Amino acid sequence: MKLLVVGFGQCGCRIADAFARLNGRAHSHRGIEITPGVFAVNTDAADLSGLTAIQSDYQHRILIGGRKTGGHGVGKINELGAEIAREDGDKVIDALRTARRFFESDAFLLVAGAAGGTGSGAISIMTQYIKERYMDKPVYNLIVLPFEHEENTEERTIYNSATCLKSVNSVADAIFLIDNQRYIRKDFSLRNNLAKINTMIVEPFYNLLCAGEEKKPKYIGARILDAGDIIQTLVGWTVIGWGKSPLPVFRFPFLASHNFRKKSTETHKGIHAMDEAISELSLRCNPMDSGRALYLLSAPASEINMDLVKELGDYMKDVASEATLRNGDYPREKGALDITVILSELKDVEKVRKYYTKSATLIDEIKKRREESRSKLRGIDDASKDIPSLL
Ligand SMILES: Nc1nc2c(ncn2[C@@H]2O[C@H](COP(=O)(O)OP(=O)(O)OP(=O)(O)O)[C@@H](O)[C@H]2O)c(=O)[nH]1
Ligand SMILES: [Mg+2]
Repeated sequence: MKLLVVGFGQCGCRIADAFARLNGRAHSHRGIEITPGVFAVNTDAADLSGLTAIQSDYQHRILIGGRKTGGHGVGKINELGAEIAREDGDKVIDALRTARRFFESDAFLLVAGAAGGTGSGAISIMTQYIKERYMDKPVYNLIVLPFEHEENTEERTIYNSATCLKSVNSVADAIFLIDNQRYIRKDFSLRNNLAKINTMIVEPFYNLLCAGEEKKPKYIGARILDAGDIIQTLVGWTVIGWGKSPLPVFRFPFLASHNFRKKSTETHKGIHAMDEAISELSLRCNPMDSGRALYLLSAPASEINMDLVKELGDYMKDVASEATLRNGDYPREKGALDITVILSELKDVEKVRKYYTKSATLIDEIKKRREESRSKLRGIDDASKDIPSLL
């Protein structure tokens, strides 16, 4: 599957940059292309120049709202991010069309952080514009949810996330939810290492996008997972996960296939990788809430057998029994067995629901506080009414 990737704001642009690197890897290691165009859109000129993999011309790194912000961002006011996107949206659409092989892409993927200003405000507006222009291609969003420490220190974080999520949900075909907090559970030092988190965010897309683009017969699986399967799976709230089991580096070929112990170890490794993929999903959710799901097994051809495929299918049916299941195998990976899992059409997402409820109470509080400060101002104005003005 080929994606046209567009990042908005600092978070979105850096993750788009990570997608451009992923494409570089697919190109040099496998001779295939997975992102025929990657773009960065921001109100902050300095952030745009900090990217490394996205082409550096103004058609790929697009500065919007220059007049309103002087190239310095919107300071977390996502209403301003939305307004600028409405004004400068055409500039972005024009640039997308110049992508060398724009028409080869199967879908759009727009990326942003929910808690900031530019990305949070612009992504729903741009999703709507792109959908209106290109009706035959799905438009997906990838939304990054803030760290817990940001939620606790800054009210705007919750409010921006809630308004961004509500808006994208009404326009995007599917929304990948990525919770920053999930990536620092095991390794707290990652909190300061966004580049590493970004690499982890895009990694599950590598085999997923490559599998359907392979041309060489020996790398084509018994059951190919192509763009059609992915498009059929992606609807509404979506999470993605990835798990990996390393394989021994060297094996005697004559000991291979008919050793029953080896076969059970393979199945075990497969289940281990799938278990990891499901426990490391990009956002915590209940797999039983998912209406559509997909998994891809990537491993050396010699490791893929019917037993393994069946076991994985049974396992997945157990954890996501309500979901229509799609799957594929990809005989390309070396030295590891890895599994990508997507759970889509989620009926409930606790974290999203919490943003909505917290934000609703916040709105009342903010209104009350505004009223209080207005009446205080009135008080001070009243006290000054007998004083002559110099103006
Ligand atoms: N995973 C990840 N999250 C990021 C990154 N940069 C920022 N964030 C998160 O994104 C949110 C802030 O959004 P930004 O993208 O910085 O904001 P912006 O869209 O540039 O908007 P303004 O700076 O207000 O104009 C916070 O929750 C950050 O934790 C990144 O590179 N990776
Ligand atoms: Mg910014």
